[in-house]
Amino acid sequence: MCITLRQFQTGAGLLNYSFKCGISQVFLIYFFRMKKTSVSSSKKSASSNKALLMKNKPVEKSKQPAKINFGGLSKEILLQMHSHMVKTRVLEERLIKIYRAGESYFWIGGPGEEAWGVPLGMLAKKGQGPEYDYLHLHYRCSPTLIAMGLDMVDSIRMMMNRATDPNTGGRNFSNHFVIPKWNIAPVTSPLEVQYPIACGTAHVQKRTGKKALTIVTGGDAGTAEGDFASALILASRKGQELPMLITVQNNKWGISTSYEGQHGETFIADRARAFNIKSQVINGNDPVEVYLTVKEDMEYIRKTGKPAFIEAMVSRLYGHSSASGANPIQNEVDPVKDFEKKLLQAGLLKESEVKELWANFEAEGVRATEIARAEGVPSADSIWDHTYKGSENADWRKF
Ligand SMILES: Cc1ncc(C[n+]2csc(CCOP(=O)(O)OP(=O)(O)O)c2C)c(N)n1
Ligand SMILES: [Mg+2]
Repeated sequence: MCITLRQFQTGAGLLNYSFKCGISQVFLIYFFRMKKTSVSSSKKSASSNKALLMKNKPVEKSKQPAKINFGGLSKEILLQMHSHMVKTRVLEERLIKIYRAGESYFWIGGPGEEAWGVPLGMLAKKGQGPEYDYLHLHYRCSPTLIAMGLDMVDSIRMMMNRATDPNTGGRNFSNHFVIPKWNIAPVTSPLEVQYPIACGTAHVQKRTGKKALTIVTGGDAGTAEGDFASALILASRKGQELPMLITVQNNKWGISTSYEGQHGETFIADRARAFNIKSQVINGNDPVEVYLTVKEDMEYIRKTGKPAFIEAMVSRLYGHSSASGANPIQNEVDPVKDFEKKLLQAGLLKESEVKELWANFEAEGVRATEIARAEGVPSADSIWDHTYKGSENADWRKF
């Protein structure tokens, strides 16, 4: 798929249109606790004696918190990242349950990309208009949106095609977000078109000169599309470089096609290097590495107005989508559990806190499902809302 110059020039216009529509035009193609223990006084004194003994006992080596390198990030940031990661995982697993219960038609989403997406969302300058960062995300972007403040119920409304879905009015499928107030451009179902469209908003930001940037995400297999190459060219022209964070989440699969047989280049990031774009390959399963790299690149882009590129190696924990069963894949690194283990080892979290966190999000997910379940689906007469109605392409029956 390639874009014409006119399409590029009107990229921002198209985006604006899509925002107004509140829906990816693409949908038309698819159509469619801590127990309070009451102890006896003897038990109480026994336990306080024990506590005294424990206090004076030298701490065993194995019980000492492990020294783990968190890159100088504060405890607050680390725990916030962990919380967002857990929330995203609980939400996605709930979406899968909804699909399995026959309450929705299709699932695709972000389990395995939490360590990548959460820091990205935390670092983005959130707001509306070219003075804020634009995000052109793909269908594995739930971690980024959770970190930005997405309500579980709104994701579930979209999954269950409820008219109350604020993104698409129940007309698109899971994780195809569009949130104008946070500059979240519509997630497009055709792979890779988000890359050149992102050049449109970056172009506007360059002219605005307010140090805001455009972020674009996508998978490894999609980079085979010409749109990806076009975006690298558009972003890097000498003297006209665009303030963009161009990223690829490499899970080494394109549905059932393995990465291994498809790439002559060593890293996808090498292709950006060929255009003199600052480029790095990182472990996208490590939220600390992601946080530090994204922060560094964002600072670079805001300062120079030039693009940067990140290839993040990530997991794909439930396969491609419900189309491939949405079953857990055992031999992939689980970034949430991995990070959680490190926080526990370092003594930054307690087992009881971890349990409580998961249970609270689980309860939130159940409540949100009940809310969405009670709401209605879009009415038939809303079918032409937010489409090219009124234009020559409005009604396919008149083509
Ligand atoms: C232009 C286009 N071609 C094919 C598809 C069908 N399709 C949907 S997802 C997908 C695999 C994409 O793999 P990748 O880009 O690596 O992202 P991942 O799903 O692995 O995160 C394909 C081929 C599509 N949506 N759009
Ligand atoms: Mg992939």
